[in-house]
Amino acid sequence: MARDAVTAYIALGANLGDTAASLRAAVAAIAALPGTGVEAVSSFYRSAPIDATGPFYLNAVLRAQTRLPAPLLLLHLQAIEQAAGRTRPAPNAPRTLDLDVLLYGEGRISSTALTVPHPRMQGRAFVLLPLAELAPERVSPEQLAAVAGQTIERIA
Ligand code: PH2
Ligand code: MG
Ligand code: MG
Repeated sequence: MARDAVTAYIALGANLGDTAASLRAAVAAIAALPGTGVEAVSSFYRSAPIDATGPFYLNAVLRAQTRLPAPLLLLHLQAIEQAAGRTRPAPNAPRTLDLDVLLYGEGRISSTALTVPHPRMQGRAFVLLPLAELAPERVSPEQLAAVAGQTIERIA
């Protein structure tokens, strides 16, 4: 029997190369994954690097329905990052594309490869603002207030 689809929220980020083109291509690549559809994409946000150096980032969040188990979804996202030219010279180094699983249904996952909900999504405006556009019920006013001082701009 086919697995039920799960609602997953995925964060997209890039701060090297043509960042808008990279994010758009990533949305299309995720929509083309087996058993997966993209339901909604947030606005794009320009944000100052947090815990990182380098150029400003372009960030967004999408909501997908997927029949892929979370570990397999992660492997597909890593392949999309690779195809976009992602290298990993150091933690939080500037990147052509970063795809992070924020939420996978109501599930909690703690493995070496994957922690869900994403352990660093709290305290990051570049995650919480686009996520709140798509899933206001999953981001509290207190969480938004906590990141109000961060440098971030919504792009139309
Ligand atoms: N990603 C990071 C570290 N810092 N800062 C911004 N503004 N946007 C990001 O996507 C980002 C970051 C690690 O993945
Ligand atoms: Mg990340
Ligand atoms: Mg990542």
